[in-house]
Amino acid sequence: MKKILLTSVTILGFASAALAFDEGMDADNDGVLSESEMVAAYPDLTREILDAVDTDNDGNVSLEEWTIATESGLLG
Ligand SMILES: [Ca+2]
Ligand SMILES: [Ca+2]
Repeated sequence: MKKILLTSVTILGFASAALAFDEGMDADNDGVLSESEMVAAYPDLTREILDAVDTDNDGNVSLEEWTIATESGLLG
């Protein structure tokens, strides 16, 4: 159920957004948000939320994953 929701949000996310992390989030400018960059940006971030945001489970949050999470309300 969750997967289906995320997939439909993905399509919406790609259709709309001008893709960009919020200013300063990607501290090392490698194009993805590491766990420490995510925690710095979202101090209340839990492991559960991080796992939900990192949909491909590669340990980093890509711009696409971040956009989806932001638009779906996972991240504030
Ligand atoms: Ca980074
Ligand atoms: Ca990822």
